[in-house]
Amino acid sequence: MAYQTLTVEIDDNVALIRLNRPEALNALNSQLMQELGDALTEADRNEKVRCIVLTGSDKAFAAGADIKEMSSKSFVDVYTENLFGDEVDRITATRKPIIAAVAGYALGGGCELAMACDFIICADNAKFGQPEINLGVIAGIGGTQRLTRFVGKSKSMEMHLTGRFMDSAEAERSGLVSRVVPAAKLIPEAVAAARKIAEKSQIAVMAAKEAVNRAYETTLSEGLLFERRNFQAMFATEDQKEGMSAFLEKREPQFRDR
Ligand code: CO8
Repeated sequence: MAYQTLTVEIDDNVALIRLNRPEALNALNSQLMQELGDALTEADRNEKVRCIVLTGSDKAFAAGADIKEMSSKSFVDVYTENLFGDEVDRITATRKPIIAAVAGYALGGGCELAMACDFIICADNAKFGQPEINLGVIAGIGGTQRLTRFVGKSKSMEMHLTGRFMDSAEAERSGLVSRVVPAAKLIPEAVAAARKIAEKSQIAVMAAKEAVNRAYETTLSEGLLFERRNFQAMFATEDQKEGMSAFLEKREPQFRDR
């Protein structure tokens, strides 16, 4: 499918989706969010895709929701449209892993979009923030909830109340990103991580993703039970037999997603 606000390249089982509205630092408008949802659905259904990398430009992952598009809307408009609500649900409903590769600004909805992915690798020039407070509003697609879970109440509260940005070192220190890499290596590093995931059993990858995400949705005892049942369920797969046999036979496993 051809998109106007993003590009999709599929290579070696990895779909690389690049947000592409350079004139607005990849600000998220309705068209971009719709196209992103479509691209993710398509990647999820495409058998050649086993992992997804979502990125922006060197200057901006995304500088937030599009303020020009939003500015004249009323409460009734955003309530009835459920602005971006359905689109964000499509991101979190994606079953294949999504790595956010963040360079430059990830602000407001941009930071929230990165956090809706499965993990974030960032460039050393990345800047994260929830500056909606400067516009007289608050985060609207997960910032108050997800950032708090990532970095804790104190830091999250400060960022939401003051609008200050967090640099890449602070983002790594506080657990917002899995790691920081030099800006020039961001895409190669993110794609290499995606390729590594693509080599695994897709059943185990999906089960691991579901189990980790469960940690955010439930109590510890329910989460542990969910994990244990799914661990046990892996023993019904051929990939478990193959993975363990390959280890014992000192060879590389050949997973078949069965
Ligand atoms: N929306 C629309 N246009 C934008 C946005 C944005 N969020 N950010 C930047 N742009 C545009 C600028 O207007 C400018 O366009 P033009 O050249 O036509 O004037 C162009 O991008 C370049 O931007 P700057 O000239 O400002 O570039 P600088 O390098 O000087 O500054 C900044 C970069 C610091 C990123 C600055 O652009 C900025 O502060 N942007 C706004 C950041 C922000 O406030 N983001 C939060 C937006 S609100 C939000 O995300 C709510 C999320 C929840 C939505 C839920 C919906 C229900």
